[in-house]
Amino acid sequence: MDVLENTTTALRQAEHIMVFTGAGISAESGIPTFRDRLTGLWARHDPQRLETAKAFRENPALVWGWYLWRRQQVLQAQPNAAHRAIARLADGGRQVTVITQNIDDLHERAGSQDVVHLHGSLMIPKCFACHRPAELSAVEQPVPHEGALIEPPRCTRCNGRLRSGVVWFGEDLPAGAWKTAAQTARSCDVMLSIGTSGVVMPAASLPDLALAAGAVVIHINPIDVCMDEPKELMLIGEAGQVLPALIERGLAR
Ligand code: BJW
Ligand code: ZN
Repeated sequence: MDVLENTTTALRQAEHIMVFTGAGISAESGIPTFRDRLTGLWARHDPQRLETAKAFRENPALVWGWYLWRRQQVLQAQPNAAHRAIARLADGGRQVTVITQNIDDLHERAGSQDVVHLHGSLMIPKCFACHRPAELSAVEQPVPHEGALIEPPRCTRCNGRLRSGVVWFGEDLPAGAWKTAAQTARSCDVMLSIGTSGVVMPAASLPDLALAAGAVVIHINPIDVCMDEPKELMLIGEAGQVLPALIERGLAR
């Protein structure tokens, strides 16, 4: 049997599917990944200067402006065929749990329910001092250009500066998110791991947890990211190309 046939069979037989996504699934919506050598965000930007608590302390206006810029990019982007195919996966009556490392809201906008964000969200800022989630004012100033300096608004409770609600290195994952992700990895029959380089912990250990518990792990990525375990399957290609056809076949029980 070939890989496509094996993946289709695994999907058809599964009662509980975990969909685990990374930046690659949103690449075809025009949102850059982090580590892709030519097109990734970090090919052009130093994350130490923009994406750490230290950077925020030293230059809050630069870091706040950076996340508002990225938020604006996401608001202008649309879910792609891969996000939509994942939302359709739940139509077949199976249990589908979407766990994403992404800080965009494209799964939700494509129609997926109860998406777990392991690395936070661009959409819900929080207070740098008291950590409470905050709301952005309904009327937002457009960000004129990348690198714009914009003074962060203040927390209505403690007057601390607002920061983006994403998870920086060294910070804990949002309460409950990791517990749900680990439990889902241990209890699913099939994990679809899509568009992630698998280097950021603890998220990168989720496929191992699923394999150890006996699940089939199907990777979808233009690059071979397989660890060569017996129950791993690798579909090489872009998510927007591979997923719609795969899910169409997998839905027909
Ligand atoms: C396509 C495609 C297409 C392209 N279709 N695919 C154990 C060992 C060593 C270190 C650690 C450890 N435990 C913790 C650490 C430290 C650290 C860490 O992991 N460091 C390593 C890098 C060495 N981790 C942390 O600090 C984490 N916190 C933590 O562990 O707290 C303690 C804790 C422990 C246990 C439970 C709970 C708490 C926090 C990590 C925060 C990550 N933050 C970032 C930045 C967010 C802010 C921002 O955006 O500005 O999150 S880093 C960045 O990487 C971002 C992503 O979510 C994350 C993962 O990246 P992803 O999604 O895989 O993207 P890329 O770019 O790497 O890959 C894209 C892939 O797509 C590629 O494979 C392409 O080929 C593919 N692709 N086009 C399909 N069309
Ligand atoms: Zn506060």
